[in-house]
Order: sequence, then structure tokens, then C-alpha cells
Amino acid sequence: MELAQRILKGDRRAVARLISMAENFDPQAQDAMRLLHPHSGRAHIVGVTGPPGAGKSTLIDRLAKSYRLLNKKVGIIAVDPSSPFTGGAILGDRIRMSDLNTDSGVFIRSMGTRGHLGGLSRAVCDAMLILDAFGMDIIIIETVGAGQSEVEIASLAHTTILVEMPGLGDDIQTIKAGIMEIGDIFVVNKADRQGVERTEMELKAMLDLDSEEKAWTPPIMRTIANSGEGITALRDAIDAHRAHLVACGDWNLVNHDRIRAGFMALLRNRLTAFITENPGNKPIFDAMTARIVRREIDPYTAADELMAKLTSIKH
Ligand SMILES: Nc1nc2c(ncn2[C@@H]2O[C@H](COP(=O)(O)OP(=O)(O)OP(=O)(O)O)[C@@H](O)[C@H]2O)c(=O)[nH]1
Ligand SMILES: [Mg+2]
Repeated sequence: MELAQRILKGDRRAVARLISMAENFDPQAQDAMRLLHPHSGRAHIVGVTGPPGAGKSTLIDRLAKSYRLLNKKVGIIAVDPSSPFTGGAILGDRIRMSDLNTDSGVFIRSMGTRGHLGGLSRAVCDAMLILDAFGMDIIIIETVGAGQSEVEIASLAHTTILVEMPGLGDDIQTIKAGIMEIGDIFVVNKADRQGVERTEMELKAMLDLDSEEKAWTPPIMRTIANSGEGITALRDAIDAHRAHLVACGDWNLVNHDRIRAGFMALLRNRLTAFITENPGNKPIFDAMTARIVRREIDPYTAADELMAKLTSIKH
């Protein structure tokens, strides 16, 4: 049976296989992706990001269990952009080791860059689509840190949760102004530790800086992930955010933006490959690179010249 058919019939191994194929740029993945696409578009995509060790994985593990109590199916993607060697294996371990792994209503996957710089968003996008078509109601994506890739991956989610923890320093270094904007829900995890109020106040102060009138006020929630405290409230907040998006019509808008971000990630990949690998263009690209190395031309002028050459090709 076709891979796509097997996935639609609930075959987990087929899901794992297709995600690997997509991750490795296997051209054969495209046929399956095309067949699955019409079956996607149902899942609520939730991004969870924050500094290393904030308790994101523990939180996701608890959240997933909480959704399972409601009989919702949960897909989990743990992304580790900084680790091309492990393929994100370490990041996902805490979830993978949990008893969720034996639950047929849960699918857990780790993803790393695997050396494909810039291809991560596209691969995550494909994995989301696959899990969506597989029938997962909620898809949770874990990313660590506060860099460009988190912001990019957050743009693939409907709801983004920023996780903080008390006592990380004098102020919230880890969540920078640029990344605050992407948060729909803020969580102060490890609320069993000292300094929760302070972290909450700092978050609130940073949120208040943004004077723009918004239809959704991001809540700041407390959790103790390893004991499960605050998880139901967090789940309710996630559901409330979805309901809000649907009610005000932003669900379609967010979907448009998500799909656009995913499409752009794919195009960026294709375009880069077209310029650097396509047999017609590769020699031009290589020659240009050599000229930059010899200091005959600077990279900016080279990029201009290359673009001019490529766009003048008649189709
Ligand atoms: N005291 C306390 N410890 C917690 C809490 N939540 C998680 N931890 C612990 O914090 C450590 C890190 O938890 P993880 O869930 O792996 O954190 P993470 O944010 O996923 O970490 P990375 O993926 O490595 O960035 C583990 O030892 C957890 O048991 C909490 O609410 N309170
Ligand atoms: Mg983790």
C-alpha cells in the first residue's frame, strides 16, 4: 500500500518513515505529501519555547496526558536546531522515556538539523502536516532557546507558549523583546522555586510595554510541571486561545500566515538548491564563489550579479 494510504489508515510506522524521508529531502516523500495535504488542516498546532532546562519537555509530557484524558490525540515534535549530530535525540528523550510512548493516541518525534541548514522549518512543517493528516488533534512543537529558528518555528504554530522559570538572573534575559511578541501564553514553570512573583512581575512589565491594543491578552500562568500543578489551567488557556482565534476570525488569518511561512521555507530551500545545485546554475555559483575568495568581487555585488544573471534567463 502507498505510504500516504497507510498513514491515513493509522499506520504509525508509515508516519515515522515519511517524516524521515521528508527530513532527508527524499524526493519520493513528495508524492505522499501531495496525497496527505487534502487531509490536513484540522489540528491545533501549539509551539512551546523557552530557555534550556525551563521544563518544556516535562510540561509537554503533562499537557499531552491531560489532553489524553479528554481523548484527544497528541503529536509531539521536539526540535533541536543546535544539534546536527544527535538529530534532536537528546531533547526528546525526557518525553520519549515517559509512559506516553506506549499510548497509541500519542506520536512523539525528535527532529534536528541533520546538517541541512535552513531546512529545519520545512522539515518541521512537513512533519506537522503528516501528523495532522494522521489525525492528531493537538500537535505540540518544542523548541529551545530564543533564536531565529524559534521565531521561525513559532510562526508555524497557532498558539505559542513561552516558558520561563524563576531565578534566571536579574531580569528576563532569556526572553528578549523580539521573542515576547510571539507569546500567546506565558508560563512561569518551576513555581515551587523562589522568585516566582518576581519573574511574573517582570513578564508583566515587559508585556505592558507593548501598548498596542490587542484582542487577546496573553495570560501569565504558573506551573509545577513535575507535579502537574497548573497543567489543567494551562490546557484550558490553550483551548481558550484557539476558541478566541476561531471566534474573532483570526484562525483563518493565522492559518494563512502559517501556511505562507511553511511555503516560504520550502521555496527558500528550492531556490537555494536551484542556484547552488542545479547543473545549469552551479557552475555560475561556483565561479562567483571563487571570485569572492580571490577578493575580485564582494559577496553583495556577487549576489546582485548572480540574481541579474538568473532572472534574465528566458523561460
Ligand atoms: N523543581 C522543579 N523542577 C522541574 C519542574 N519542571 C521540570 N523540572 C525539572 O527540570 C529539569 C529540566 O526539565 P526539562 O523538561 O527537560 O526541561 P526542558 O526545558 O525541556 O529542557 P531542554 O529541552 O534541555 O531545554 C528536569 O530535571 C525536570 O525534572 C518544576 O516545575 N519544578
Ligand atoms: Mg526539552
